[in-house]
Amino acid sequence: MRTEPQAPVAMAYRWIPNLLALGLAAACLVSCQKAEPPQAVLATQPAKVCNEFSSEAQVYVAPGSFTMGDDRFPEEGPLRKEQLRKGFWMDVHEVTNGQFARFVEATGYITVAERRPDPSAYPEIPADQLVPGSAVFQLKNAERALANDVSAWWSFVPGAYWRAPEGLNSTIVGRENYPVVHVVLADAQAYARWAGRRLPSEIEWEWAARGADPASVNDHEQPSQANTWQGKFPIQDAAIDGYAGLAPVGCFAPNGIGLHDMIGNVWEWTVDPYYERRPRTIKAGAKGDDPMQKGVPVATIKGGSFLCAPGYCMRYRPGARHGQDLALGASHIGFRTVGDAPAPASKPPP
Ligand SMILES: [Ca+2]
Ligand SMILES: [Ca+2]
Repeated sequence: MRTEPQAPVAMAYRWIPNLLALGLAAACLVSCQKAEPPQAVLATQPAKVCNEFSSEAQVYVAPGSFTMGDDRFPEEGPLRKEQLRKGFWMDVHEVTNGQFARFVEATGYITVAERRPDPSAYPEIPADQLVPGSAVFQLKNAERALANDVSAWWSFVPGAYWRAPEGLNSTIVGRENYPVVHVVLADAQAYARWAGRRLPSEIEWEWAARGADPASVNDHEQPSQANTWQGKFPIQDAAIDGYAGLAPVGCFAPNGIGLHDMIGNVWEWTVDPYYERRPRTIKAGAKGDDPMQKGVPVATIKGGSFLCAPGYCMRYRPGARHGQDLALGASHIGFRTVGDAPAPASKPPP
């Protein structure tokens, strides 16, 4: 049976505001006051037939111009014309546990969640209380959850990491095709370097999520072809989309250029430091700045996750974004990589 030591208080204070910043609570201030009745729990649909991929499947994302950003939440602005001058290749699905396992097997890499936190980053916590672990979504108290107490559904779980996503005695066996989670940006970049690729910028990610379509418009409705949350968050995951919790990659229809799960399933890391208003340029070495977690280095994550519901989060849109602590993984954050191989030869006319 899993034991769950208490997380150091100060460490919890650092990550709870961060999770607030993920929109799980901030969005609630906007919409949860409406007291919408919970959706009826529908019978879970049979598991979809998920796509099978060659493990390194990528599609080419052509360059182009588009209006970046959205206007649902302040941090999504400004709406601004952006031009991406260079195309790139992007993974058609989120990096899976199976792929990450091959990387670890080949390199012996140890993720940040497996290491003892740097005492200099947490001077307020006694060194002997700094333990490896990660943030896990687990509903513990419905009453407190309905009162918007984030600690009722997020826990810092000692021992949680990519191979033990729910903590001690949990496993990824049987979940090889699920997205890897509990990885931070540095872990994702280590994987990408090993694979001869890199992580996308925020512009690249958003352009790709829009299907490289300059006519893409901002739709604020909950998407049907994405693993999100139906029902009263966080107490009732009705799984009308077929999945309570994470889904294997590629179980929903791809976007217009063949990319699966850009929206939903897991949030995805980009390399861009996060700022409350999207800057036009980013200085080399910038650490980001999120008012919800002052002084904490943060990067931008995109796409929302299986935890995004119409009454909570609502970040299941290409223009949505949030800042994530570079030192903290979570059970709803993963990544995909991009590469810079030449564009495919154009097809001859028929
Ligand atoms: Ca779902
Ligand atoms: Ca995703």
